[in-house]
Amino acid sequence: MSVRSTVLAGIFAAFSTAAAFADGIELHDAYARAASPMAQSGAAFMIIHNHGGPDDRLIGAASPIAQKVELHTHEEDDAGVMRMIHVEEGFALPTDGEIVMERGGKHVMFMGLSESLEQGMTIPLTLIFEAAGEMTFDIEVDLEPRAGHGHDHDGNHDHSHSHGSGD
Ligand SMILES: [Cu+2]
Repeated sequence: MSVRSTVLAGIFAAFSTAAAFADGIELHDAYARAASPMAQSGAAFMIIHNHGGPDDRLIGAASPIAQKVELHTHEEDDAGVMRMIHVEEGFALPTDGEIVMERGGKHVMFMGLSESLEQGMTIPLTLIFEAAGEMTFDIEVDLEPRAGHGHDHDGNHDHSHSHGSGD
């Protein structure tokens, strides 16, 4: 192979890889919430789908709305208590796989909110991937309770049925 064709092949590989990264990651059902307007912390939930991109990993997140943004999950300890854990190594995102972040499980944690999260507002969220790099999305604040759509597991339901009892 000549020097020239080697260089061209290298350039082509770099471009096609970058395009695959850009096309590969999709965000679905993303929203952010806080427990109350006074809350000092909040969280974001979403499904991240790796649509044909290379194996990747979500390793961090950032947003101007919080002093600190971390990747968290919930785990049950030996006493059966659910605890929130900072997952420093992040979440694997294999080719054609997905990261499901939903209430009671994995989430993006906002600590030290600089403004209160209000229904319908949009916040910027940057997701940092090991391979794909940084991608910034605008996600909506949704404070309404959501029933999980088929992802719920036994024992961790969040279905509060209000029947207008007054409180
Ligand atoms: Cu958390």
